[in-house]
Parts: sequence; structure tokens; C-alpha cells
Amino acid sequence: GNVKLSEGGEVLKRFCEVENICLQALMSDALYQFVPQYFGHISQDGDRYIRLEDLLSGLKYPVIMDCKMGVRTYQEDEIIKARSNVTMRTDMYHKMVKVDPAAPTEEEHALGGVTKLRYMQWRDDSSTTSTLGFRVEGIVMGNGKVLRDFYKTCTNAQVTETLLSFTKRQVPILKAYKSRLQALNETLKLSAFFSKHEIIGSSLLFVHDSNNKANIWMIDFGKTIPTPDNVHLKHDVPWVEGNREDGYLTGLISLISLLGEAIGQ
Ligand code: 4IP
Ligand code: MN
Repeated sequence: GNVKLSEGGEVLKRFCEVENICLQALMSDALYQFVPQYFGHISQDGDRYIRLEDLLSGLKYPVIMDCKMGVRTYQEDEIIKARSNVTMRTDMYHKMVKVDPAAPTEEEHALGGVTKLRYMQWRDDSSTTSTLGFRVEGIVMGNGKVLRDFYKTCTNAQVTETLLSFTKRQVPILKAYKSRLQALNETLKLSAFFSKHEIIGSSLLFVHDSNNKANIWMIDFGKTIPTPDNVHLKHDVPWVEGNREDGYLTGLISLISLLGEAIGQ
């Protein structure tokens, strides 16, 4: 959607100040090897873009999975907005009804709208976000087929099955993914960026190809914001409003353990 190919192994992504600041900081953080290389930003035909390494460059029939990380996908700000402002989102109401006609309350049905907070919470609670700390958002298979319908992927067993079908049950690829996540887990402990940022709506991008190259990258930092001065996040404790915790590590640990289950160890 908001990413387009450019020349020379780069992609252009619609400019976002919050994301731009994060990418800049990440280039000199312990995490740099888990983030696409950032080349600054440019203007083209009146629009601004962030210049990033093309993670698919040189891959043969890449297979891609996007896992959105964390126990919630909305910022705490969204709660404040929902309290003070009564904007009803008809688009979100329709997305909700399409998946589950019984999900809106009678009042929401009558209004034909829901708040953004309500929609985001419903998405988090009806997926594995709230329970496992991540959800599968989308998969692109090697033939280009796009799978986006993971609304019914709710149990551990269903996620494990998704991991197995995404990798076509190739154990070397599952193992490569698991060790990459374990390396990420170790690196996060050393990262200054990680302890001082609330990471919301960010994804881990899994990519492998027909030559059995497998890698995982941290992407999408449009809702990743620095914590207040004295706040250092743990990322693996429950979120309560005000503590800013995102559950990023909760999700990472879940993913590592589900990959282990898929491999059978
Ligand atoms: C989307 O819902 C995602 O939650 C987006 O989050 C969110 O964007 C959209 O809000 C919301 O409609 P579905 O994925 O269920 O369609 P993300 O950008 O993390 O993918 P933001 O970033 O704005 O919260 P709106 O308000 O942009 O529509
Ligand atoms: Mn996204």
C-alpha cells in the first residue's frame, strides 16, 4: 500500500515523522542489524518518502509473513481521544460487521459507527494480540497469492498450523526463523532504543525464498514513541492504562515457543 519500489535495491515509504525519527535512531542502536537500512528521506512529485533497503532484493519467489507485535495495537492516546471526542467511524463499523455481524452493540448498530478505540480493541481481543502478544496480519506466498484472512486464527494450534503452512513444513526454515528470533531477543536486552520506546503497531517481517534464505526484520515504526523521562519499559508485563507497556517481548516469546512447537521441540 504505502511502499513503492525504487531503483538500486531501495523502496520508498510514505513519509511519517514519528517513523523517520525511529529509523534514524535505530541506525546507531544495537538493533540496527534487525532493521532495514535507512537512507534518509526525499521528495518526489510533491510527496515525501523515507528511503529504505528493499528487503526482497535478490530473493527468488519470496514468501512473506507480517506479524504485528504487542498486546495492543493502539496508543494510549487513543483512549483519551475516545473519551473526549465522539467521532464515530463508519468504515470501522463496516469492517467489524463484515467479520462478525454480532460484534457491534445495539447502540453501535443504531449509530452505524464505532470509535477507533473500540474497533482496535475488538481486533486485538478477537485475534491473538491480547493473549499471545502478536497476530499474523498477512502472508504472501511464493506464487504471489496474498492471504489476509486471519480473523479465525485464534488458538495456539491455529497459529502453529499457520507457521507450518507458511513454511511448507520445511524444518530448516522454521529453525532459521527460530534462531533469528532468539538472536533478536538477546539483542533487545542490549538495545537503548528498546528500553526507551513504546512499540505499537510494529511488525516482524518474515521472509524466505526458494533458495532457503530466511530472515526476519523489524518494520513499521509509525506508532513507536519515546517513553517519558523516567520510564523504562519491560515489554513483558501486563499493560494497564498509564504504564505504557506494549507486550513486545510477550509476543516474541510466544512466537519462539510456537516455532518450537512447529518444529517439534
Ligand atoms: C487498521 O485496521 C490498522 O489497525 C491500522 O494500524 C490503523 O492505522 C488503521 O486506523 C486501522 O483501520 P485493520 O488493519 O483492521 O484494517 P497499522 O497502521 O498499525 O496497520 P493507524 O496507524 O492510523 O492506527 P486508521 O485510523 O488509519 O483507519
Ligand atoms: Mn502496518
